[in-house]
Amino acid sequence: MTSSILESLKTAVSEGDSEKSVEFAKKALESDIPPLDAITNGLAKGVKEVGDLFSEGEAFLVELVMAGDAMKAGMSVLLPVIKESKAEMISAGKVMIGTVQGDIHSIGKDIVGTLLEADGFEVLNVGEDVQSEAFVEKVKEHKPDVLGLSSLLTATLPAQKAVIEQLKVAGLRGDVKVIIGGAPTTQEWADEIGADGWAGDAVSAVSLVKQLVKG
Ligand code: B12
Repeated sequence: MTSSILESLKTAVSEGDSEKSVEFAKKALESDIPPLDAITNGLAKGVKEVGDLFSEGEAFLVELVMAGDAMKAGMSVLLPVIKESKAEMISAGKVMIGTVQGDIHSIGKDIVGTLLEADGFEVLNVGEDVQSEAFVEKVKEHKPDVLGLSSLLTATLPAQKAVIEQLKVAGLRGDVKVIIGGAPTTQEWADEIGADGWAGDAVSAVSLVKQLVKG
């Protein structure tokens, strides 16, 4: 039962079928499949499949768009349940998260944000295609403990570096821990640009933030 629902979630996304994605996300909850499992082992597998086909020239952009929409549709059912499940009222710390300038990918960043919220962090999700200057302004205004920068495009990786550089120029680098993530990022890249940490998925991102806030 569980595996067939996960498979249906994957297929719904890979076929770009938002209605089916919502339907099977609801079925997953009814069948007590943990929502994070439904995302990771269902929806995300579908989006990865389309991404791989796209990079091989075997899928069109419209299919990528539809898969992204179907993933978001399923997530709109599952993420609120994750958020509610652990809602703790004492804030574990404040995290600002956004996708860097030139990049509109939102899905992974939103999952990271939701898991952090579920773990008791106050999360300010500042959206996508956020200019480096805007990150600096927002850090100045909201004073987060941690700033998370997402980049899914190789071409926008330098924007992660730019934000760190501009935080230094503004004299704010010492006030905020900066973490980075997104498919093309690595620990090596994080070290190279002077980030305080890197995580390859949402669960590790939560552990990383906890570690940084404690330390
Ligand atoms: C869905 C998708 C889209 C959707 C995005 C919808 C949305 N609202 O997000 C749409 C259709 C809009 C899109 C557009 C484009 N895309 Co696109 N897209 C994807 C796809 C298939 C899935 C991304 C995704 O959501 N994955 C699922 C999530 C759960 O995983 P994730 O994002 O990696 O996030 C996890 C971790 O990385 C980490 N994480 C993420 N962020 C952060 C942040 C922090 C701080 C931390 C700690 C961790 C962390 O935790 C997350 C959860 O576990 C990928 C392929 C792939 N396999 O990644 C291509 C992909 C990223 N896209 C690609 C491309 C080329 C594009 C376009 C340029 C296509 C075009 N010609 O127009 C445009 C870019 C437009 C722009 N300016 O940004 C390429 C990028 C290649 C590269 N390395 O540069 C990829 C890899 C596809 C490919 N194989 O060619 N895309």
